[in-house]
Amino acid sequence: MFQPESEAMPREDLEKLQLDRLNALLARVYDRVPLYRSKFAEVGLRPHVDSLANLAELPFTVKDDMRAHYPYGMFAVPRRDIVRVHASSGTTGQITVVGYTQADISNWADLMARTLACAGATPDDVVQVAYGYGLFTGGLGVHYGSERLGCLTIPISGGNTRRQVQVLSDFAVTVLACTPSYSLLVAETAEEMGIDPRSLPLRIGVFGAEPWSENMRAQIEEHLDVRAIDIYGLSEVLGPGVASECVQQDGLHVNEDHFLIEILDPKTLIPVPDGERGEVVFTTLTKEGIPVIRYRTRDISRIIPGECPCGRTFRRMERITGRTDDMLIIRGVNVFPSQIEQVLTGIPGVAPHYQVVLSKRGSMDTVEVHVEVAPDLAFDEVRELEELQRTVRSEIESALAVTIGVKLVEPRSIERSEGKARRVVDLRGEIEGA
Ligand code: DLL
Repeated sequence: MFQPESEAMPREDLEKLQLDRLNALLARVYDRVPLYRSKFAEVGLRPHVDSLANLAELPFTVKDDMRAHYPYGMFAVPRRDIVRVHASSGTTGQITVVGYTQADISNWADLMARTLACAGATPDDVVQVAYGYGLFTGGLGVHYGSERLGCLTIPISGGNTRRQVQVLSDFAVTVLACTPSYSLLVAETAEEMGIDPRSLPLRIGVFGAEPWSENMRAQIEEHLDVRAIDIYGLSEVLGPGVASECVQQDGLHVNEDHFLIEILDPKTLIPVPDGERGEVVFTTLTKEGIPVIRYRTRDISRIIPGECPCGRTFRRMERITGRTDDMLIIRGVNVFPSQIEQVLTGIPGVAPHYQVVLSKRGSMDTVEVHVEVAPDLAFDEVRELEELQRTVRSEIESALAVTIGVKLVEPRSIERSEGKARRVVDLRGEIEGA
């Protein structure tokens, strides 16, 4: 562990620390952020809680609050104390800006050093940071953590995949950090270059920034011969470094000395008991630049009850299964793209490259899954293809209880992404035949 005194802290001490930090935070934002002062006034609350259980009485923060105060309106320190900004481009509209003080940057580096150590990395490792550098938090977030842990850090950023492979091989890289979907493109490109990706010295992948399934993990581990570790975070709360898996690969430890996690019923917004799924909500306990109170992430997860054998006392959240705004409703059944992925990646003969395409036929919404056949399958064997298509349809039907159209497509015909993969393509706004 990078910071065992925190990561393995007795729960009782942790809860006391959380309460102290929460009250200091409430006083700070009440004093300095007009938005929070008015939120507290609306519900007639003082910026103080007597116990952590009272957290549920505090007002929420949502993405629209950040948009409405774009770019600097939610800073809780004078502008001159902010030393860096990042932004989330958001597939859903205007960007949101987040600011970090010198202390925030230093805490973030510690949290990312924890993340890498949690994944099994040590100062002997060589870390290739293939998340994008720039306003996206992935690149610089992992970069600072890797340096803080003492690893040799390669700031290659995303893209130029052939060069990524060259560097992986020439620099004897042992840790690859990128999105899970991009790691598959790296493996594929290595093969094209005549390099067996399994023969590279790589041993750990720190993958996140997009939803992925357990079967996808198995595929990546198989293709690259790595231990694939899930890391989670979001710009509005920090960036990567909010929660990460340990080598047990059984849930992501939330850095609870810096973030309070709640899981809420997305309809009633009432906290659910541990073990039940719901929307993840975070309160930042130590952030100075832009602290947030009860930020609604829209991500769906649950707390995994019980202790982890790794010795960390921080609770674990299950891998994100989807976002409330990604959920498809197909003939009344709720389906997340990651559930479709879990089914597809378990079927021999199809590759882990797919898109869910939404379109309109007349006034009817239709959903079709486009999935590549595996490169070793003869794409011109009509009977074999028909058989495979039937299998995919029936596997989806039996796992998810919905009938979805399936289209098998040629290897490499689905667009590859160098960052977050686009899993859902919505053509419903487009004019037919245009
Ligand atoms: O994606 C931060 C990050 C960078 C995390 C690198 C991990 C690695 P945003 O661009 O603000 O920040 O997007 C945040 O991405 O609310 C989730 O919906 C999704 N997400 C992030 N990590 C995971 C993950 C970064 N491990 C949004 N599994 C979040 C599933 C994830 N979804």
